[in-house]
Amino acid sequence: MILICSYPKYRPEKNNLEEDTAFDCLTKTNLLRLCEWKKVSQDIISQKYGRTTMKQQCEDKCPRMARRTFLKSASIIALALCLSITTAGSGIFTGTSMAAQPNKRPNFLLIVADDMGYSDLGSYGGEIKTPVLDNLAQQGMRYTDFYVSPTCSVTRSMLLSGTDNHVAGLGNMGELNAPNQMGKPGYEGVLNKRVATVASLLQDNGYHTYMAGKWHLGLKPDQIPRARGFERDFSLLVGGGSHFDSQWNIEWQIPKAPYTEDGRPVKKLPKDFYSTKNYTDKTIQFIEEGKNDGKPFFAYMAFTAPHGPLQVPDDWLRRYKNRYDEGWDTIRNQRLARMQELGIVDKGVNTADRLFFLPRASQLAIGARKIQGRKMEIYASMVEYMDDQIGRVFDYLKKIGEYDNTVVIFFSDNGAEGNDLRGMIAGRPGTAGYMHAVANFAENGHNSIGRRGTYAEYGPAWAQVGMTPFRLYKGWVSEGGTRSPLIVSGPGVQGAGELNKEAVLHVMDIAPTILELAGIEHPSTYKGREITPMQGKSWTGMLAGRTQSPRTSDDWLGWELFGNRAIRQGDWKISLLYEPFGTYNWQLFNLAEDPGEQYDLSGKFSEKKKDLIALWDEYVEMNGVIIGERSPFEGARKALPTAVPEYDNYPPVRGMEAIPHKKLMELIKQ
Ligand SMILES: [Ca+2]
Repeated sequence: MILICSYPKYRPEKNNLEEDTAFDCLTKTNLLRLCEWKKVSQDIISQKYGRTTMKQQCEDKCPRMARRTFLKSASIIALALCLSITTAGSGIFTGTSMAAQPNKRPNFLLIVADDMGYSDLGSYGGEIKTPVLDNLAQQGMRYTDFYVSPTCSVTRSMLLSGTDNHVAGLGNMGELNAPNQMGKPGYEGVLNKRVATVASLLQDNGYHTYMAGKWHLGLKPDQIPRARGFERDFSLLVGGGSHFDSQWNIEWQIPKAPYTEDGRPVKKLPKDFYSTKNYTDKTIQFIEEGKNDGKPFFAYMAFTAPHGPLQVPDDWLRRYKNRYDEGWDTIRNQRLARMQELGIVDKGVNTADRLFFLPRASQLAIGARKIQGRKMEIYASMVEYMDDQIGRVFDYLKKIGEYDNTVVIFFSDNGAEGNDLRGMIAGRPGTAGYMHAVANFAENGHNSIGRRGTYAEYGPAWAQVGMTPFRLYKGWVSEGGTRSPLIVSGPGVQGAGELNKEAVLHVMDIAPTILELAGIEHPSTYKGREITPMQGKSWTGMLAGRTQSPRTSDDWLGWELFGNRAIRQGDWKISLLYEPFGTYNWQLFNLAEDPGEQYDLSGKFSEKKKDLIALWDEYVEMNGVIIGERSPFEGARKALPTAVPEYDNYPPVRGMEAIPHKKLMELIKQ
């Protein structure tokens, strides 16, 4: 609607604004958009209308709602921007492409990392080399308070539908539905038909739609990417597996990880397959093969890096050799200091303590510390490799002249992985899961970590580093499970290199944002069936610099997964977590002062807590939340040690304490 009404009315070749028709169909959204777009035509408007005349035009011809909105909230700023700014480059758009090509709708490149930490990127304080994404951050905006769900498929359901996971079919991960959730609406375990994907809506409205990477939203023919709006795809349908060509799935129930290409099963992966590289190749291939018909594209790059197993091509194995020998405490402190320098974290606020069951790194036997560090080396290589490949896509888009017309959105689907995923999947010795894990991921010697056939994860201590300064990691509705870095860049994005700390954003905002930028209304029915409205809030006003956040301090967000629950409103958050990380009662935190969620303020602010609990009840009602009668975290307290062993050189490593130090170093560095 927006584009039909406003953009096409400006004909650059005629240097003419067909203002009457444009004003006739103004809505709240496109009125503001028209003002952005006036940057293109401001000279023409200035010549034809004075400031007062412009306002009069609106009052005469805009619908009532649009006029009220315009006059109340946008008139002074928008009119000033639209009509009086004449210096090129000082207006709403810092990018040039929208201005240069007003009739052309933007491309979208949506890049999602898998289980990547909040503080990994250089632009978020990490020591991992990520020059491509850091450069993207310099061109666009970074946001500190962007939220996802604690796990993969759950986040992806909200990303593609624009609504809450309990509505979209992933009320729980399909693999972990509790008996009382099975068969209930919102607990289909796949992206259900109550929603239309952003890809479907874009595809139906003249976009090419491409996907490469992890799907995790359904395996059946009517559930796969091809059936949910992707014209072309190369997809891993399940949640994770070998990054190489073996197709070893992490789940025994489907031992061979299923991939599809353009909707058809992939029989065999190429010998030199490595997930991150091949997903990049496919993305470039799809764009290349579709580029000549003038249609814009939506490309979804759903990397499986750096999800476990930690694996990289051999020539990347030693890229961070010995970089993490000092252990997690040193690296975490260094990250925190850099985050404070960058402004990501305020100085003086409370950050999360090292979890009670984790040892100080300095307490570890040197061999144990280095072996733990080796895992972090591989993880860092995976992240840098991904960054490098993203750079290939950017270079390609620049080569074909599409980069400046592409909105790029980058984030991670959930917090860093600190759980023992392999253990969770494998289960007890003798079970099918255990046999599958042993048979397929058995080789795990110190010098084989990261190679094909191995299954290494870096564990909770490094995951805490990844989620500096927050509490916990993937799987939990604490900040450590649900915060992600977010970079947005491209046409229409103001504020090159800036950091927005005001906005409270959510992954379900992305679909409405993309649809609005593409000028597409979200329908109430899709292919004859009713679909639910999107709950996400569009960022277009924020991206254009008109507002700091799409949410007011009264707006709130809710989470529930595996029985853990949370509500955030303004700076306040309540959460209820299984023991030992929570008390299984509601706790209250002030995130502005305590982003690490260390101090329960329930006693001091009991009324606030009560207010937020009422919002939780509203959240349950609104989304049909059913608390599972079984949770993978209900036994967390028993599964964890109650304290850290209090002795040095812990734990002994294969008799290494008897090996002279110099020889030990040689062995480990081989
Ligand atoms: Ca994930």
